[in-house]
Amino acid sequence: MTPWFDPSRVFINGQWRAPLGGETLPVLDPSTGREFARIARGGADDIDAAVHASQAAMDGEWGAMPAYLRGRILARLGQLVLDHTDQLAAMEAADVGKPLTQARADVIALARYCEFYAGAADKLMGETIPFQPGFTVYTLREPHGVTGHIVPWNYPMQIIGRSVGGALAAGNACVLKPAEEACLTALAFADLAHQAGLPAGALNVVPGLGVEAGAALTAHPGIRHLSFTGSVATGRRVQAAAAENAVPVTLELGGKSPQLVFADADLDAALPYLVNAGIQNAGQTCSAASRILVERSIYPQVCAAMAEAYRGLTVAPAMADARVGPLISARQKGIVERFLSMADPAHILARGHLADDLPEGGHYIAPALIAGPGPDHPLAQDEIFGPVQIILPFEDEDDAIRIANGTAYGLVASIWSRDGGRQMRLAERLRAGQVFVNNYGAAGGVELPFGGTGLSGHGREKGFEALYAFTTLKTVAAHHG
Ligand code: TXE
Repeated sequence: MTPWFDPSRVFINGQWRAPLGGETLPVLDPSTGREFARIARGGADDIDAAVHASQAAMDGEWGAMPAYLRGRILARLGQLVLDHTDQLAAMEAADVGKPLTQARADVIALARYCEFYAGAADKLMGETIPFQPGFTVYTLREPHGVTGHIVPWNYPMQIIGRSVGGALAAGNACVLKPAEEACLTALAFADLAHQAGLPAGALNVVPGLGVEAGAALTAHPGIRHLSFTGSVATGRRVQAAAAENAVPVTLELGGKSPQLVFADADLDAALPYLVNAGIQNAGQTCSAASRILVERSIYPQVCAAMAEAYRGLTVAPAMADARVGPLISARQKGIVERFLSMADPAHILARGHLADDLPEGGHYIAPALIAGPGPDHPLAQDEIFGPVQIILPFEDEDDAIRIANGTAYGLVASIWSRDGGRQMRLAERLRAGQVFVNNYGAAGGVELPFGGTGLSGHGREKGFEALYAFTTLKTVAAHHG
């Protein structure tokens, strides 16, 4: 897969150029382990140039642009994304190892973010506040200025869409640092944004290592807001760096999300969601349903049905478009294998199978369904970030809530039950930023606020809610006597 642009450059101030350090990093295909391109190894100097270009955009054409024109550019960008669906999907499949169907879904999601935020740009309003006689008081929602965006490798297009899309709609200028493992679609997005008419400097992309370009971005005093999606450990560093400059930060740090299945659930409807939410993107999903909690009376039945589904799963190179592709890297495969080695073999209910003739250097793992290690076991507590699901029984609603809420995370949860009262009760009691009733994920819903509690992070992305985070509120109190 050859990108239509030269990926070894950074995109700053509307122009492509080599990174100032002159070095590049390899782009490896997770399906084969082979290098197929080079990306820039951006450094602190490049980040500094990008922040200055962003500030100049804020002080110039971009900062002065009416909201409806920002929206018009985002709308054009959404259409350009759709026009490039095949190229973007193939690029992502090669870069991330995502099966083509899943990569195409990410392209559509990116276009939807552009469309949603295009329409929202000129509907971000303040309020008038009843105060004392003789005063008129109102609020203005203003952009922060230059915003920093650090994006991981698992859903580059979706996360860029929700993060950069919202920030641009609200009138900020962005510096984007994609993950070193997956930069291609970020660079493609910048190129398409330029084609859509985004003024120079409104979006800058600096690929590079997290400890170099990433750390430089979080520490830069010109950044007024940071959005980060990634690991808990790096999220802590990002928040600490943000604290130095006293800037707000949105953190999305993954989870250990449960699906709760009650005896009165429609199991035929639930089953595809139970399995898919664990193995989609080879389980490398922040909102993966990595824990399946099942009411005791139907536990054997659900275990059997899920095990059968697992035995039908095939793992293959991204271009073969099987249900499961490779993991992103040898490192990620090592992490998942270490978790699997903690499982008692007797607890492994079923595994998917690897396709014949897999390329030798690919990072493949057969999906694993694991029953009953106990809710406090690391397998049931820690984010594995691979195609591994834990299935556990519960006795009643209280027990289900105790187990569901019994991790350090709180990103997403779902309830499968036909009992309306139970749906409402448990939706209230679940510790999660999103709760789904008789579905999981709501097909990605770009309109739906998303984010977590606890170690899953804080702040909300997606929907209108994200726009509030990408603005700062000014209160104007006018005394007119
Ligand atoms: O994450 P990192 P990694 C989890 C998942 C996975 C684990 C490790 O459990 O196994 O994290 O993945 C940038 N300053 N998630 O190591 O390090 C980095 O360049 C600033 C969950 O890939 O958090 C990349 O752009 N930035 C998650 C981004 O941070 C730094 C998605 C994420 O990398 C930096 C991904 C630094 N010091 C992993 N160090 C989710 N929430 O979905 C790294 N980065």
